[in-house]
Amino acid sequence: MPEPTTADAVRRIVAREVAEARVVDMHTHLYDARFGGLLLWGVDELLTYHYLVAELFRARPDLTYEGFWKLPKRVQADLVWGELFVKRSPVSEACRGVVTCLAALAIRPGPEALERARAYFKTAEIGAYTDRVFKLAGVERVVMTNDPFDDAERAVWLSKDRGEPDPRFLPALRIDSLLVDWPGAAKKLRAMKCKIKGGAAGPDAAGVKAVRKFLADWADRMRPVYLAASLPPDFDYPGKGAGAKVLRECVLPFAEERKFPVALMIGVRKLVNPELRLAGDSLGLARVEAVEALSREWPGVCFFVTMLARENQHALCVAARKFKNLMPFGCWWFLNDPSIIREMTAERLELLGLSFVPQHSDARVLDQLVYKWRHARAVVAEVLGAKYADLAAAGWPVETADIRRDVARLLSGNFLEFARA
Ligand code: FIX
Ligand code: ZN
Repeated sequence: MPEPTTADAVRRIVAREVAEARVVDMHTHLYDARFGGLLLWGVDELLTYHYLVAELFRARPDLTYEGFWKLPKRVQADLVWGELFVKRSPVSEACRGVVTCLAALAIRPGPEALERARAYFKTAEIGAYTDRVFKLAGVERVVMTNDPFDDAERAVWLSKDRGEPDPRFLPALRIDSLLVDWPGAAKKLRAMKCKIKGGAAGPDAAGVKAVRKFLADWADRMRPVYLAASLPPDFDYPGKGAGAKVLRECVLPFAEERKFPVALMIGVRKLVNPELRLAGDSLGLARVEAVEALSREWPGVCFFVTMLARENQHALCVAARKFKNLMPFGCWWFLNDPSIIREMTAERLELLGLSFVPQHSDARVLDQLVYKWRHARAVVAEVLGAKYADLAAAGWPVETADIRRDVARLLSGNFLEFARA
């Protein structure tokens, strides 16, 4: 293959390599077929994604939340389509995502595309459709979010005939409840026959043992690639209170002993507008010092960390330079927009070289893998291409094989190696 000689040639090769590289998507809310209806897919689910629900209410402030939630899913989708795709051009990132999905499925986008899309999904079968989405998205495997405190999901894990796992869907043991809602978690743990005493201050000695047994039982059942939790902006380490005690005395020793990486998603302020339900969460500036303290005091634990505030990103890169057991990942949620992915990816490449995970999709609807990865790849390729062009201009022999190797590291290798998945 002819080696690139000009900056444009370098950029073109990088764009092709990023577009063609297989991705391991390290955080999604997708489920394999064993979980039945928990896996969301199809155009009405795409249109009622909580990002678009929030945007609908901005277009129609006259709508009542209660009235909207009472509507059937299809009518909710009609409203979103009518307001954001017919009466207005779908310029937001979440709207453009739906357009990208339709176009990838050869459903010609346009104000009248909804019924065409519905006709397509009427005959789609989830098995073949899953294959098609993974192919269109260039995704090899996704990591799920598996919460044993979620009653519907727990029932599937405990059912005898849950069927064979789909190897493309990797489990992750999600433990927010233990860390941010100890009283609620303790109540559920007791209902699951865990011997939990200890009040609001967190588990007593017996309770610590019971929580560690709970973690071991669910890790043996799920075989997760990591333990995960989302945490509020005021997360601190060592911290005070029940959640801090559970993290310090149960989760981290368990992770270290069983060599599970821990994925922390820090900076979410839950339900700032509860009426919006999933769309009601927001963000806050978090303390990178807490991430440093964790990484320093638990050198035997691998921490994947993503933070929700744009203002935390540079300091997180610097923290990762200090701690080899800290792996920044993704442009999470409100950061998953081209303007911010561009900034974050550039500062990560400049400060961390190739030692980070540039993106995860956070897909909640199967189809979203297509748009979230097409959109992210375009920006990552643009930024990475400029970096290789700079390298070539500095006199380094930029070669296609090296670009391919580096891109594979970014889009799958770094995650798989750090997670030992
Ligand atoms: O905590 C999380 O996993 C967040 O990603 C979700 O709660 C959030 O709703 C989301 O899907 C953001 O993209
Ligand atoms: Zn998520």
